[in-house]
Amino acid sequence: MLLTNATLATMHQGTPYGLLKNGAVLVKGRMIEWVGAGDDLPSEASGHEKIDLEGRLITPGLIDCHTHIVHGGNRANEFEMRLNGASYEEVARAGGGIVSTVTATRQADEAALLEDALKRVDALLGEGVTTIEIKSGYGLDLETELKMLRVARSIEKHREITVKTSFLGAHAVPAEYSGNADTYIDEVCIPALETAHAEGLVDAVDGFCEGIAFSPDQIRRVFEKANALGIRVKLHAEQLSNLGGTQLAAEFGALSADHLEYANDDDAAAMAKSGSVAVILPGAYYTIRETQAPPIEAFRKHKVPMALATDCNPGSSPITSLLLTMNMACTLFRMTPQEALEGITHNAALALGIDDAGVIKAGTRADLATWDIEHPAELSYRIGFNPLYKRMFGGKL
Ligand code: DI6
Ligand code: FE
Repeated sequence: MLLTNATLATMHQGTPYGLLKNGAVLVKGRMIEWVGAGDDLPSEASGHEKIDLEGRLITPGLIDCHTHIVHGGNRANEFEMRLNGASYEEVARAGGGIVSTVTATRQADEAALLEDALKRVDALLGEGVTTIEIKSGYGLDLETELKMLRVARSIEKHREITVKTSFLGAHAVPAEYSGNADTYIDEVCIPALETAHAEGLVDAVDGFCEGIAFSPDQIRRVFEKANALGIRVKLHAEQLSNLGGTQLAAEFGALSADHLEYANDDDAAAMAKSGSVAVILPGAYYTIRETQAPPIEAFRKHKVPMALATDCNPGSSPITSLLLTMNMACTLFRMTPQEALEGITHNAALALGIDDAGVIKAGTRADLATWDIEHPAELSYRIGFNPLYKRMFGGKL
C-alpha cells in the first residue's frame, strides 16, 4: 500500500518534527518499506494500492508509555472528597487511594476487568494510539497481580494494538501488611515477580518510591531481583517529594523515571548518564493540583529524552487522552509542541525499550496515525478536539 500526498512528521531526522512535505510511505505487510518524497517514488511503488491523503499529516502511531488502564471500579467518590478539602496524601492515609482500587480489582473477574479496560483503550485508539504500556499494581497479592497482567496481555487479542506490561507489585502496601512494607516485599512482591516472569507476563519492573509507598531501600531489593531475572526497570520517582528514587533508577540503568515533579538538576544529570527517559505525566499533576512542575529545563540541559503519558489510573489521573496530555504538557510545563509529539512517539518508544516504532522510517512497524490537519503543532494546540483521520496498525488501516 502506498500512502501519498501527505506531510510526514517522521520524528527522526534533524529537522523539526523530521517534517517532510509532499511525502509518501510505502507499506509492505506489517512494515514500512520506504519513506520519501512523492516525486521520487521507488520503482517497486508502482502496482501498489494507492491512498491519496490530500495533504493530510501522518505521524507515527501514538504510544502511551505509562498507564494503569486495567483496574477495578473508579474513585469518583474520592474526587468528591478532595473537592471537599482533603489532599491526595490524606485520602491515601485514610484508607482510600490506591488501596481502595485494590479491593475493587481483587473482586473483579478477568472478564469484567477486560470489559472495563477496553472502554478506556478504545478512547486511546480513537486518538491514533498503536502501543500502550499497562502496569499491574492494584492486586498486591500473587493471584491478582497475575490476573491484571493476563488481562493486560489479552487486550492484544481484542484490539489492534501492541501491549507492553510492567510488573508494579511495589505500588502500595496492602492493608494486610500495613506497617510491614519489608515483609510485603519479601513475602508477596518478589515471589509474585518471579511467578509473573516465569509465566512470560513481564516486560519491565516498576515501583512507586514515595513516602506513602516504598523507600529507595525497599525498591532496591525489587530491582535487584529484576536484574537477576534480566528484566529492565522503571520507577515512579519524585512525584510528591524527593526521596532519591531517580538516583536509584539511574543506578539500575532504568528505561525511565516517571513523574519527577520533585527531581532536581543532579537527578537529571544522573538520568542522562544512565540513558533513562524522563516520563512526564501532566494528567496526574493537574488532577492532584500539584504546583511544582517537573524540571523540564534541567532535562533539556542534560539532554534527557522526555516522554509524555496519560498515567491513566482511577485516582490521580483518570484521563484517556494523549492529545489533552500534550496540551497540558505545553501549557502547564512549557514543553514545546515538538517536544510533546516526540514525547508520545519516539521518546515513548525509548521509555519502553522498543526500537521498531515511534518513528516513520523504513524497517519499522507500519503503525501510523493520519490527521486531518496541516501542521503537527495543531495536535498540542487544540483542547477537546480530535482530528484523527485514519489509524494504521501493523500495515492495516
Ligand atoms: N503514582 C500515581 O500517580 C498513581 N500511582 C502512582 O504510583 C496513583 C494511583 C492511584 O491513586 O490509584
Ligand atoms: Fe503511574
